[in-house]
Amino acid sequence: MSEKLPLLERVKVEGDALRGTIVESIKDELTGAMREEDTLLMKFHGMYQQDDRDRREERAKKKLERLYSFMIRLRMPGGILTSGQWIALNDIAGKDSTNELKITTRQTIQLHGVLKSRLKPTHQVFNRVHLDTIAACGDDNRNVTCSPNPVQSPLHDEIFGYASKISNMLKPKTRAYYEIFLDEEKIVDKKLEEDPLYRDSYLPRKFKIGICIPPNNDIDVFGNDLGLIAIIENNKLVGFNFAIGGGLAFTFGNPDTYARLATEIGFVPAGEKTFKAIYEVVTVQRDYGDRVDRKQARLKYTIDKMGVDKFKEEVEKRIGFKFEESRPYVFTKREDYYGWQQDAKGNWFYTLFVENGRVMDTEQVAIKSALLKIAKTGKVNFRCTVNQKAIVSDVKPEDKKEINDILEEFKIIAHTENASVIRKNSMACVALSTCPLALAESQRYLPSLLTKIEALLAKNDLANENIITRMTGCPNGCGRSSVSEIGFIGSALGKYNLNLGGDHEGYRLNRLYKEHLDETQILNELDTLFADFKQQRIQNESFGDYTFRTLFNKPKD
Ligand code: SRM
Ligand code: SF4
Repeated sequence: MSEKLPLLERVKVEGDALRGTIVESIKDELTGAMREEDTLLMKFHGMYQQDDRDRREERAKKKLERLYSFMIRLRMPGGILTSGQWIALNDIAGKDSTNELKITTRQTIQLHGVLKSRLKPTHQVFNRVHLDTIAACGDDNRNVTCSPNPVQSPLHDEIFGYASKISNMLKPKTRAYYEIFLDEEKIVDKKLEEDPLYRDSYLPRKFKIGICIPPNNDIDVFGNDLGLIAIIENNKLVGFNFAIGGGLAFTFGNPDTYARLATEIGFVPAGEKTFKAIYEVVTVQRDYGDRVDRKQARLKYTIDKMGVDKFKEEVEKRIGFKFEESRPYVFTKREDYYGWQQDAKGNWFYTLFVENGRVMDTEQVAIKSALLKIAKTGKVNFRCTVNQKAIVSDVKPEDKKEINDILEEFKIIAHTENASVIRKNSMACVALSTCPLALAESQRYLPSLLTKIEALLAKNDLANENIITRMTGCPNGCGRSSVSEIGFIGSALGKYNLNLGGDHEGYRLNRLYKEHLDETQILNELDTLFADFKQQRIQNESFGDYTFRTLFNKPKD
């Protein structure tokens, strides 16, 4: 294999179907870290080696190695967990991680701070409750997201089933995870794990699929490599519009990288044809994606280099039928439904505010204890939203009072109702102290910044304005800042680029307004913008549409 390929490409091929020397690395008690090549392979099994960046300096002074631990990310298509699974995660978080469950922007849960020696026992607990972390990270198909709000449509269950089937269809065939972490016997006949999709080199880069159910684009469908828009006609799911090539990351100073929203290429009928088309979109990216330059390896670049039409033609050649013309649908919102709602089957669900997806007990509110007590009733399921919030779902009418009493007891209802409109529709990526790529704070900082922004909104009589606000600690876009109305992108410690002009429904990227602002500058800019917005907005115009119209001088796309 060519030496020009990045290390990861070589490790994929030479790593014995994602085994590498992970077993030996884990056994090595002299260090909390894994061998370099194994850290790369671990991602395919859902784990990132990290270290506590808050403690780097102190440890370096003491000549200690960094405080290594692992972030573990679950594969949870559609973001659903049973009560039993929630209890198991809660227990692991208490014993072996930072005591926090982090709901991610792709509807799954991460645990941080798991020591190398505790990896195997943790996976064994996952396995006991039928969870795994396979392909939650790595150059493969990631967690498949799906609109989680049961009220959205009586067809929700059917559509949710697609998320699960897609996830299974695109799951790597290697038995490495089972051997390494679950003590499954080593496979002798390698033919049994032959993988016609991933072969031995997997994909050039991560691949993301999300399914949404109009009219709510709560999953940010156009931010995915492959977005599926459910088309419902006469109360039946008839198929999906396919949108390809979404991706939100860019690199400062590298103009060849950019955020891109997915392009709709047509409609495919529900059922086998949909699965076939999804599979072959992935194989075209597998075969045509850039394997030399990882900065150019995402599907969005493959498509822009090939051209959308050529890419589509290649997919059509492989699936043996043509995409039909996209069917009409409309998005009118992009948000979670808070509070109690009744689903299509007559059961109840409660969506609670979890700031930046951090399920923990704080002085203000004990969300973790509340959800544990609810889980212990055994009468609910849990759903994670794609905006880092939690839903207590599938509550039978006769159990609603019991669950509501617990929500009241732990003040979750007040916590949810008291959160301001802007806070409810905000999110932030993890960033410091665990993310090695963070240039600035994000989830630890956005809450206090929002308090100051709330004061500015109140001053301008805009307290009830629903402005989608997001923050990331670097331009990788994990908190999807580029599709918000106010997007903060960390550029250095304490400094953020301010992006404006995204729309409510997620059809339009925002634009860079001002670079490298500190908090005082951010607040000054927003104060002026809010005052102007109040004066000059056209009736019912959203803040994003207003800033787009006035600052970037373009009509709405
Ligand atoms: Fe992300 C890398 C966290 C959603 C684009 N992301 C990372 C890493 C693993 C840092 C690393 O490579 O070492 C972060 C771990 C931080 C930590 O300590 O936990 C990280 N990403 C997250 C999460 C947890 C943010 C959150 O607070 O919720 C989200 C987990 C999703 C999941 O459950 O699978 C998360 N990441 C996203 C999204 C949003 C989405 O998918 O809707 C994006 C933008 C969409 C996209 O993919 O274009 C995103 N993450 C990235 C990228 C840039 C990829 C690229 O195209 O260049 C990186 C860096 C990389 O891959 O090289 C990255
Ligand atoms: Fe880390 Fe950047 Fe992703 Fe935030 S956006 S989690 S800082 S990689």
